[in-house]
Amino acid sequence: MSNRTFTMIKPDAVRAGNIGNILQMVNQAGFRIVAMKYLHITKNQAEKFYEVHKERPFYGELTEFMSSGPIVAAILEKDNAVADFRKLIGATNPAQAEEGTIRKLYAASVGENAVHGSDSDENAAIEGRFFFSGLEQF
Ligand code: FUP
Repeated sequence: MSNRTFTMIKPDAVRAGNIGNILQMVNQAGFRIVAMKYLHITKNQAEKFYEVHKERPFYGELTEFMSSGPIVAAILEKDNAVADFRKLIGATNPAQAEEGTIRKLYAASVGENAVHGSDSDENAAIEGRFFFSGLEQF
């Protein structure tokens, strides 16, 4: 069990003015911020990040959306970080997300679902490295 996960506050949540609300929930749930940046990724960078989904029908739409505006990327630390963060954000489809989860509160649809959370320790490490060098992690 690793104690780190990777997250992005997606362009829909940034546009809606929910960066502060989401970070407050993240902090209140006991996650420590290891690294964080505000940036606008290109379509090409989004395609690289989501390469595992390349064959999926929503790949074009997903990468278009993720490069449509700025995001907040962060590495978070807590015991059982990956599983606990997935619990905090709720189901991929906000219609199925539990009450009180970030996606239930702030996501509009399965495509525009406010936040990303890594699905395994291995992917958390890969995704964190995609955005942050060792010098940017504290
Ligand atoms: P999650 O790990 O909860 O972010 O969900 P997935 O890894 O299954 O999907 C990655 C991203 O693809 C989701 F955040 C949103 C997008 N997606 C769609 O746009 N349509 C779908 O049917 C499924 C996922």
